[in-house]
Amino acid sequence: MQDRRRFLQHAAALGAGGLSLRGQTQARRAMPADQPAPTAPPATTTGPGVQTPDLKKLPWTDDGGVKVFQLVAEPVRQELIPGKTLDLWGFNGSAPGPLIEANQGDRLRIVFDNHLPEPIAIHWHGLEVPNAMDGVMSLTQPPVLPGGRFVYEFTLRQEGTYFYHSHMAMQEMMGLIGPLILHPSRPYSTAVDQDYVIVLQEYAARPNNPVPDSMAMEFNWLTMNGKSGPATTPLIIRHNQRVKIRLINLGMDAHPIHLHGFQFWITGTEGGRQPESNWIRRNTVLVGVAQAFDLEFHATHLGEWMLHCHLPHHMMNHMVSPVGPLTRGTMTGAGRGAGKMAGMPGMAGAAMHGMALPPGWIAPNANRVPGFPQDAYMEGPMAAMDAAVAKPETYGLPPGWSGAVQGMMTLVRVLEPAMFDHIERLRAAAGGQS
Ligand SMILES: [Cu+2]
Repeated sequence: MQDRRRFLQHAAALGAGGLSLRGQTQARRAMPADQPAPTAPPATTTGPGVQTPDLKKLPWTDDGGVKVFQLVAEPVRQELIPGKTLDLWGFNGSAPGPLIEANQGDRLRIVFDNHLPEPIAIHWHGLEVPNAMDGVMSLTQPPVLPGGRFVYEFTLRQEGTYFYHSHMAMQEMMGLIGPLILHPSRPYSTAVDQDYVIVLQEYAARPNNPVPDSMAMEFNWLTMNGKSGPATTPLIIRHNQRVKIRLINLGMDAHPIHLHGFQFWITGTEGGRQPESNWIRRNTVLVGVAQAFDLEFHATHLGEWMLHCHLPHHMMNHMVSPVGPLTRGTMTGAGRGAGKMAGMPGMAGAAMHGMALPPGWIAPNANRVPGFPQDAYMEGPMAAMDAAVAKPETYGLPPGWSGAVQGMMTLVRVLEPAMFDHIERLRAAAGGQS
């Protein structure tokens, strides 16, 4: 909220009143070049612009025109959904790390500290930096040892959606990646009202073991900005706004990210903004490993629209090998619905605790059907956790909604102005974005 308030004061001073709270990016870019830049306070975030649901922005300080960021790699405890927390490695308290947001032409200094128990170096993925800043341990720089520090400094020549990550393979699978967004020095020809970034990650975590297996290839926890559905914070859109969603993937899988209700244009890749003649219209984009895509669309259709990875295994939480009827009796410990083991109300947990399923949801002969059970949450609302994940952005969703949102999944809520404004007020009262 600090940033919004500062922006609004600044906008008012420029006579740019009447803008919506979310017109920030446009307004900032629309400022004539001869307008004085806002005075940088001693420590600030990079300012409004990209929204990072469930993630923080890394603050910076100004040192004679150089933007100075303090980046720390460290063990973190990341809550994916209420009741499920993993021991990951991340940056500045989260996995993925916070957003680094800057402008094309900026000079960046990143003071990097290693609080991990082993060496690391940080790579600036896709950035054209001097070779000595490229972050490949023992090739372009000495390893940053435990307790050590390395200072990266370079000028940003590019614009678009980038990311930073450990250049050590197994460390990547422990969470060590973060988004890096560079705003263009000349505004893009089509301005957007909403600008989001979502980092896609995956973990293989056995029940009751909070440390993911970085060597496994079968992932049972899929995240967007470090959260699994339904704990992912929905994107709140006013009807008819133009929306940009930036997707970044660094893991072992490509993720086919699908948006319900709309066709979008792919306007950018990890290589930056694409010329309009190259824009492609789709509703699903396969975000490959080490790739980024910028999607844009006009939110012309009201409703609660899903945005999710379409790999079936990536649309679930707690996935472990199904063992059939065992999960329906007093046994827990296996099967996707056996969430109770990890403290979650899954199907088996519900059965074990005698919770009543809605009549007709399960066939009387279900246990005799080979392959049963498959989708735990479909057995009823016991897998829903609406209250546990309630926040301003979930206001007004129908009861039981959270049972339908799992894994690498979030919601794009295109709302009537009155509802949009109401949720904005709730968010403001709660202290800004979730
Ligand atoms: Cu996926």
